[in-house]
Amino acid sequence: PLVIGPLQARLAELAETPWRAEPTFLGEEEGETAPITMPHDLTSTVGTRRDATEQEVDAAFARAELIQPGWDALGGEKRALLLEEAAKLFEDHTDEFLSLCQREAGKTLLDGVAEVREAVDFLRYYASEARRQFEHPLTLPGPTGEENTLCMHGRGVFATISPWNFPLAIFTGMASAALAAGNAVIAKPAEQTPLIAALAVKLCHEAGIPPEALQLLPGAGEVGQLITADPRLAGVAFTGSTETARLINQALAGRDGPIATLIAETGGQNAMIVDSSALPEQVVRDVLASAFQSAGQRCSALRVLYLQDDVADEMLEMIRGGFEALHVGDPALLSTDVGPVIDPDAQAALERHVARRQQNDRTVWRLDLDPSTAKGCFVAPTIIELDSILDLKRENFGPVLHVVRYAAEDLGQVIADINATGYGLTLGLHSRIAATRRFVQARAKVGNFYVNRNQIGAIVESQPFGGEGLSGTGPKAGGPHYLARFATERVTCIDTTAAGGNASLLA
Ligand code: UN1
Repeated sequence: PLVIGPLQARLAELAETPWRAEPTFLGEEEGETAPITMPHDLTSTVGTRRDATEQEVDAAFARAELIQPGWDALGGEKRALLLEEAAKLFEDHTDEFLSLCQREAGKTLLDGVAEVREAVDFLRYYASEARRQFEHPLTLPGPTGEENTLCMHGRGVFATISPWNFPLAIFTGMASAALAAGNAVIAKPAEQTPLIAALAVKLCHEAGIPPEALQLLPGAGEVGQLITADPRLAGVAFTGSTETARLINQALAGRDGPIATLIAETGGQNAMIVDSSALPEQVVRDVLASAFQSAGQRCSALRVLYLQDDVADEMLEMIRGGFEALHVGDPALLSTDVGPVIDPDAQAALERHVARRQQNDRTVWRLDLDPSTAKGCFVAPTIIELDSILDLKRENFGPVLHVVRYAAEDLGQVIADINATGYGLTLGLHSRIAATRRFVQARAKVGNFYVNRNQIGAIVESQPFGGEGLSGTGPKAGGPHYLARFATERVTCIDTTAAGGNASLLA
């Protein structure tokens, strides 16, 4: 296998580290602990998660409430400097993050590098946005003798509830946005990946962000429920399943206290449309990357490939050629394209889905798994033919691609069907016909539309990311409007003529 000597040696050394994730401030009672196992080898543990107790959640809110006004009063510039310092520390600790991405999250080396890059990009971008939007009041137009200004402030205590599929990038993205906007943050990482989050939080504290302003509360759903039930909460930033977003929304609606903001980035039923003008080599490359990179565990990933019928057989043959060359296995090896899925539950759900389709007599191609994968949560990459995207009732979060054939004159119906799923996250199009691009662009209700390229890997600032409908609330992460949703606006209106003209009254 391919190796990079010094890096592999360092990663081997780091594999000996016993990692632990625990609440930033420990209470008197000891909370439950759980081992964190490696997705690609369930017999090995990476570290332990010590869950937050009810009393620790309560105390975290009290501390957060106390520090938030001061954190907000620091202003955009000072907060930006702290986030930028954290970005530097993240870069310095890339090796540790890579080790954890591999061992805790089952990520390939290349996916691990992308995680660190994206987390650093988020920190720097939201720092620059804090400077732009939170340092100086905006002067608004008004009649002579009146001074109108608008200031942005943090809303209060914000919770971030983050997913395991981007355990560093999205964890950092949501938390740094909330911090940049002047909120105190209570961060609950996914139960599967708290160790990466713990390292990120530790580095943020080393950078000078006060521990009371960014508190980690590890745990499973029960900890999330305690957090979202708390009346002191001003908002939640959530990335994960549509079902969980609904539960959070209900919890927020049911509490006393401020009307809380919910920023949710949820699932997708993402399609790619390939017409007969597309370049086949490009299609093969982009389909494989979109469907199988990160073992298909991205909410942006391609789930349903629409192939125009007159080129479908030829395209499928070529796609299968590339598909059969995919290497599935140990994420530590550079030769691996597809690593494990996150846990046995995810694996079982995907296997059930494939088995159902096989029973329905659909054409199914599956790769054979190497015996070395037996100890882990591996799902063989799979391609399944379907009649319509509407045959799928739910998002299948893994390395399973569906293919549907369509006739050129039915393109309008194809888009109507994609819209009818209710999701609206990513859509790919491979076509060299400009009129087709305009046709699809005008009709598709999606957040991110990718033309003649793959449909994953949105870049912070260049490609703000997020969907609509069942896919989320917006605004887009890594975009110019994101921080505003974490903030409240205060407008001050001063009658300058009154103050000047009636000076004697004020004396
Ligand atoms: C997600 O999987 O939750 O475009 C988001 C991408 C990533 C975002 C994925 N930047 O693939």
